[in-house]
Parts: sequence; structure tokens; C-alpha cells
Amino acid sequence: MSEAHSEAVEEVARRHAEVRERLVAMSALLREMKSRAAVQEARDDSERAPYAAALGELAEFFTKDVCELMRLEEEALFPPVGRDLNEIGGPVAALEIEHEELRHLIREFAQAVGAWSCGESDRGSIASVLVSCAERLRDLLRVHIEKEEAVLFRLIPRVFTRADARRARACVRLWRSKMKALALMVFGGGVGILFGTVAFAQQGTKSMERQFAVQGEIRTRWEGRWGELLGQPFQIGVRDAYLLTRVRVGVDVRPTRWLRLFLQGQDAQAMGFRADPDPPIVEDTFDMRQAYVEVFNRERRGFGLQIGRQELCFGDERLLGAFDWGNTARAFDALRVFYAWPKSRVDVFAASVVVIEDGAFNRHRAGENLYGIYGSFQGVIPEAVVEGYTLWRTRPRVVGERGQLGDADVVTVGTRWAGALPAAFEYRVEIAGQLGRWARERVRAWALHTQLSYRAASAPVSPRVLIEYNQASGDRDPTDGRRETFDQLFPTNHDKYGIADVVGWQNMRNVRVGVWGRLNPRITAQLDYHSFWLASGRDALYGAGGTPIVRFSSADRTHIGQELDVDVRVALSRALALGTGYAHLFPGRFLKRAASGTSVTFAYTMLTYRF
Ligand SMILES: [Ca+2]
Ligand SMILES: [Ca+2]
Repeated sequence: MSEAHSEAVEEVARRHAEVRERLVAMSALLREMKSRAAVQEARDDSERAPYAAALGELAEFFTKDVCELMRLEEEALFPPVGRDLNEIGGPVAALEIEHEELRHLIREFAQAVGAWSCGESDRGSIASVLVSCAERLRDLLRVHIEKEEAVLFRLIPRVFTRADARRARACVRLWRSKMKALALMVFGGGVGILFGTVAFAQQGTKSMERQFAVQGEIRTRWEGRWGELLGQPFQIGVRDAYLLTRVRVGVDVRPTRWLRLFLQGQDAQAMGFRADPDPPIVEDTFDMRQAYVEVFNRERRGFGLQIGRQELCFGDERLLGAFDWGNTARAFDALRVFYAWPKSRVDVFAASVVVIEDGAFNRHRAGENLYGIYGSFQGVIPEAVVEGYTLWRTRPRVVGERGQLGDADVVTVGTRWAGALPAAFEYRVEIAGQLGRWARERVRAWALHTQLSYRAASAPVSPRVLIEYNQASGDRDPTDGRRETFDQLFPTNHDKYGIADVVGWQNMRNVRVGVWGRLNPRITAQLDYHSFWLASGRDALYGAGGTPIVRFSSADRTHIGQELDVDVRVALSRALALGTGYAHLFPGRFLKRAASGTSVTFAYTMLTYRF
């Protein structure tokens, strides 16, 4: 399978390299044209001719090669990645919209080249349209290629089934023969034109622009909560509505093929939040979010090193993730060494989570450490990715059940499997166990995630139906000196156990039934039903953030409640995404007794702009 899917990826990567080379040549050409204003207005054909030839060749390259490449990507690579549940309004939708935009820009560019070359009267203004259009095309294409390599190439080994890989390989082979035929057809006429461009390409210095990218995100989200306020005890009649804003700006510098520096700043604010001062989960005035150095070959194989402030995201992010939903999100100060094969990767890291503090520079806390080894392998089991991990978390000065003070050392050992079954069924399973010491007490805990889903890709709205069972151990006796509450570590939890975020992966049992559909190319919707129970009635209910929200010691009242969720995502343009959702939790026997029957309602509307 690896050979088949890597054949497609390698072909696309090779073509990307070609596109990059052309963009360097185009930049040189544009600089030349701009610096010689006379050229733009040239009435003399002999002065204009070499530029016209080079521009014509570029226009041809974009309209043929680049458009064909986009078609290949859409046929061979996008569909398997796009049907993944976690991609609601996600990267593939954004890439498809960028393709639309690129096609539009390419048409505009080719028209401008035609108009300028055949000597229309107002050549000066045509030239400025041409230059601005070329620059937009170049910038978008450059960012788009980076994004495809960073996102798509990383996802493909994880989501491609054997059938996907076979189809991708067949697409690539067909495409190659088509391109050969096209090349033969244009060869004759193209030779002369080509010489013109080669001259410009040679003049172009190795572009700085290729090695430097600025990226960012502006996000704003309105949230309303009734009955329970983010990680606080339930209260009848309590409610809150507020606006969260977040601005991120990043600089990505790649001075050589194997070195990368990434810096990202973030400003997160909350308006109208009930708590005062606004807690660090929603507010952190401008601070450094990521700053790391990566040493890794551009082919993304072999040994690599990443050191500095960075995100740690593994598997489904049930235990380790960047918690992007959160307004301030999460990062780690970490040293990470890894080895990557085309379809597998092993990471070893030492990290400490960054503690957000508004009004001060964020730092990690001494003694709050996480050491880990995480391996992800594809192809060991047919049509599946198999992962295994060991994570060791240390915390200083914790309090045990019997009131003693001490340090905590907890080791989590787990495995995660995700793959395809016959007849369009897919599964995901994750099991983790915890052993260790909490103050002077022993830790024994475990957790489980299982999901079975079915996709009807050819039916209207290509629905995906899923059923899930999740469980995480709770403490059965609060005074026996054994800690049995599972620790969910540092998860990205929001979309996993109900979007109201009332329940985390600690002391819980959860049944989920859901359906996802693509209503049109830009709109996706997810509907979910959840039922939640406590695993142990003698332990607390822990919220999505892992903090205890409510406790009521009773062995027979463990039903927390049932939740209904609706979540709709709309890709408004390649840069702008809208999300809106509504959730209601109907209280069960546990909440009826422990929190006077409070129900919880949550609603949000979010706009995200990325550049
Ligand atoms: Ca801060
Ligand atoms: Ca206990």
C-alpha cells in the first residue's frame, strides 16, 4: 500500500517542485518588468518580444500543467482525506476552494498576457493589471503548495485505505500518459518560447520569498451558556454570553532545505465574560504561542529534531493535542526527536505544558513534565494505522485521598488503531492504562474509545453514520488510598464527548450515535446524540477540561444525562469559514439529584479568517 500511495504523493511533490521553480522565474521576470517601466509601455515589438514570449510560456504552463495537476490532486488525493469525519469544513474544503480561486487567477493572468502581447492600445494599464494578477497568483500558489505538503501529505498515510491507494496510483499513471501526449503536442511550438524563459530563470537569484512566509488567523466566536459555566458547578438560572476573539500571526522561515524556524504570536480576548478577571482559558493579551527550530529534511524522511515552544498533537488528540477550540489553546516547551519513514513515524519527547497567564509572559511550571514516546505505523495491519505510546507525566506537590502531600508520577501506556473494514465500514479503537504514584498512593486507571462508522459516499450528501462507546475509569472508593480516576492528560476534547463540553474522558461512560453529511460543496453538518453515565457514582463528574464539576456520592444514580448536538460548518471562501452549533443536555438521575435537575444549553457562532 505504501508504494501505491507514495507514488501519487511523490508525483505531486515532484510537480510542486517544478511549480516552485517556475514561480522563481516568474518573480524574476516581474521584477525585471517593473524595474524597466519602458518595457510595460513598449510600442516597439522587438523590445516587447522576449517578455511576451516568456509570459506566454508561463501562461501556458499555468493553464496546462498547473490546472492538470490540480485536477489530479482532486481526483487522486482529496476524496479519501476529505471524507474523514474530523475534516468538517477542514483542510480539503479549504484546498478545493483555493483550487477554484487559482483557476480564476490563471484565466485572468492568461487573458492579461494575451492583451499585453498583442499590442492593445492602453498597454500601461494592462501591464499593471498583468503584474498585480501575476503577483496574486504567485503568492497564492506558493502558500497553497506549502499547505498541501504540510497538511495533505501528512494526512494521506493516516487515512488512505488500500483501495484509495490503488485508485490514486491508477489516476497518476493515466495522468502521466495524458501529460506526455500533451507535451508532445506543444513541443514543436514551445521550443522557441522556452529559450526566452530559460534566460529569465537564469537571471533570477534564488528567491528569498520562497524561504519566508507570513501566516495568520483572525477568529471571533460568540458563545452562550445556560445552566453550567465552563468548568464550574451547575446552577439553575445561571447564564453567560460573551464574545471571544483571537488573532494569530506567524512567521515561517526556511533558510535551507533542512532548517525551519517558526514563530507565532497570539492575542486572545474575551468580551462580556461573566467571570472577572477573565480566566486564562479565554484571555491572554499578546504573547508568544510558538517559537521553535525544526531540523528535518525537506523530503520529510529520516531523523528530525524540533526544539522550542510548539504544539504536541498525536492520534485523535484524546490525550495530547493543541486544543485549538480553546481561545488561548495549548502549547508545550519541548524537545522532540523523531524518525520518519514514508508511512510511519516515531517521536520521543520531553515537554512541559505552557501555563497561560494574562498580563505576563507565559512559562511552563518547574516539575510539571511530560516525557513520551509515540509510534505511528501504517501497513503493519492491512488498511490501518496502528499506534502505540508511553507517556510519563510528573506533577509536584499533589494531595492524596488521605490528605498527604507528595509528588505524582503517572505512566500512561496505550494503543490506538484506526482503519477500514469491508463494505465501507471503518473503525477506531483506543485503549490506555495508567500506573503510578499520586502523593503516596497508587494509581490504577484506564480508558477506552471505540467507534464504528459507515460511509455512503455515493448517496446524496454522502452521509457518514457513526456509533461510539467511550469509557474512562473513576474512583470507586474516595478513602481507600488508591487513585482510580483516569487522567485525560492534555486533550483536544471539544468535539469528542458532546459540544457542550460538560463531560471529559474521566470517570465516565458514553454512548454516541451521530450522522455527518455534506449538504453542498461548502456546507457540512453533524448531528449527534449522546448519553452519559459516571463510571463510579462515588467519584465526581469531570468537565471537558478535566476538573471536577459536581459530586454526589451515590452508587445507583450514575446517569448524567442525554445530549443533542447540531454543528454546521460553512466554507465561505478559501480564507473565511463559518461555524455554528447548538447543544442541549437533558439531566439524568445523577444531575437531577446532584444539581437540582439543571439542564445545560450551549450555542455558538464562529467566524475564522486565515491568511
Ligand atoms: Ca501571557
Ligand atoms: Ca480511591
